[in-house]
Amino acid sequence: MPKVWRRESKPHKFCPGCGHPLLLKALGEAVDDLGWQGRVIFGCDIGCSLLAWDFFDLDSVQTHHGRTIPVLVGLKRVRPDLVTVAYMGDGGAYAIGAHHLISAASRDEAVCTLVVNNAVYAMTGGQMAPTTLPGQKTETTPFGRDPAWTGLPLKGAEMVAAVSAPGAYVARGTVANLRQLKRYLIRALQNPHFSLVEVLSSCPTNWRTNAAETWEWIEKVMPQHYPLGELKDGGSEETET
Ligand SMILES: Cc1ncc(C[n+]2csc(CCOP(=O)(O)OP(=O)(O)O)c2C)c(N)n1
Ligand code: SF4
Repeated sequence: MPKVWRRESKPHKFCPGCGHPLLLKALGEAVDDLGWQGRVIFGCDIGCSLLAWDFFDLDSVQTHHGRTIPVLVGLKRVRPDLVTVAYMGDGGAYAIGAHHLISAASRDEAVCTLVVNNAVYAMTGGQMAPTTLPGQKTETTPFGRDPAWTGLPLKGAEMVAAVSAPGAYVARGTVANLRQLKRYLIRALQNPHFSLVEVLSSCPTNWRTNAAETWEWIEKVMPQHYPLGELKDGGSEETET
């Protein structure tokens, strides 16, 4: 008997005002629009991303911090018919698992990687991440991030665009523009090469911001440091169906 896919929603476990559920909703809609519920494997990392482990009626795997990409690389190599989605935070992708990201991108592994850039290590209490903005106060930079001591914020999408193979798709979206974000997600899912979508996302709990300040930060402040748009679309001629 054919599998009957469930489409009902359920309460999420994220804090009020968190960007993760907005991105996940856009991802769920993108998978539904493509009709790929039976093909997608959802891999989540350690960090707040793991709160999504039972969010979808999809086959899922949850890994060590930063290891989602290599686990999905293995899955995709043995089951090329599947579409693998690695869902991770900026700490997992750009610090603790950065070598996995660079290796997969440069080898052109066909993994669709989604990186939630909330400018902090959120789950562990708001420490500085590679993406923390200059002057931003965190638990480990109580006087604001000083680039003289801690370096400049890491532009992960630009880095991946530079090192990835010619067919890669690389974009940066935001939870403040879900229509654009969904377009990028569909393009990334369809690309038969390595794909990365970095998503600017809110973390009011660790930013210690109210609703207005959170929106101001996500809509106006973050894009000044992390420009939105498509950075690379090498596989645009070869859309997977
Ligand atoms: C190898 C390893 N190092 C450190 C940790 C501790 N740790 C768990 S979650 C986390 C921060 C996650 O931050 P990020 O990847 O940005 O995801 P977010 O929580 O912001 O979504 C850290 C450092 C761990 N679990 N494993
Ligand atoms: S700590 Fe931040 S990223 Fe994690 S669920 Fe709460 S608002 Fe979202």
